[in-house]
Amino acid sequence: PRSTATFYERYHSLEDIYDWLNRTSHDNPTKVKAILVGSSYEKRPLYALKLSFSDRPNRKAMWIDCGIHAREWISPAFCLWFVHYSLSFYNYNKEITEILNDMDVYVLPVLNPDGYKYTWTKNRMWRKNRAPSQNPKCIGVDLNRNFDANWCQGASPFPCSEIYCGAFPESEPESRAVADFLRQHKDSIQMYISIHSYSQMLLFPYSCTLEEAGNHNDLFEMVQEAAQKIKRFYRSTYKYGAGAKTILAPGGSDDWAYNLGIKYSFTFELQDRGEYGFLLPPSRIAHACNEALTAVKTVALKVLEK
Ligand code: ING
Ligand code: ZN
Repeated sequence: PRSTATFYERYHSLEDIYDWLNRTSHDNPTKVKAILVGSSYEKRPLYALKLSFSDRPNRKAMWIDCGIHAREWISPAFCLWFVHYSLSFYNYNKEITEILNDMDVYVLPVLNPDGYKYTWTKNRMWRKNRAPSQNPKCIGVDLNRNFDANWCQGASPFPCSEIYCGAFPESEPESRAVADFLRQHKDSIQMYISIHSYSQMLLFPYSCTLEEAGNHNDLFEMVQEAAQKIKRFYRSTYKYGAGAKTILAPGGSDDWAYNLGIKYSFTFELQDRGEYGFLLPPSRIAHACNEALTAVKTVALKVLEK
């Protein structure tokens, strides 16, 4: 019921998310650090939180980004959920404790703040960023078509399209900031996860070609186990496999991260399967985030075994 929904069971405006970022890093100074990774077209800061719970040597790291597509509100909600869960259940839940003991986690809650703001103020169904193009009538680049992985071979070169790939790879400050950060930290980051909605799918490279990734079987087993656990715990069905088997799409961040050398790279599409679509009611946030958390924990634990 609405009256008892906690902060994490509601959607939040961009301003509230910036306040939350501030609060969370200030209240947990030994475990959480805010890192400015860049800024958006409209000059909003792109903050990631670095969760670092132990100082064991040779730590691995995982990157999770949310909100690359503006209208997928459950995605930023998941990033907040994940940070809160980590802070609340470290030392109480065996799996998250193991993960955080051996890995730092970078969490970028809103990769596309200009678009997210726009969905709260002007158009709830906006997807792209808010960068203008040559055509004054058409705004925005699809940031998940703007990475340098078979860039624009099958996306749209037209600025009016919802899947406009941009003028060149990493033309947008948001995608460039993430790519720069991953390039600078690729020696420690073993895992990349990008959170989207909707359709309930656990995807991995490639999306940009029908070719199989080198460690396809590994990746397949990881998401298969995740989907099976979600089924068992929550009775929800998630499809899983290489992205191209469902939608052949170039320029995605997970394919690019994979080619950079981050061999455990994923795109998770959260609830639902189309009933509410992007307009997933707040009453469903907890369920959707717990499913995604199961998936993240499952694949992270399997990476730690490698
Ligand atoms: N789906 C993704 C999209 O950008 C995707 C699917 C995943 C494409 C990985 C490319 C790479 O279209 C949604 N819902 O945005
Ligand atoms: Zn998306």
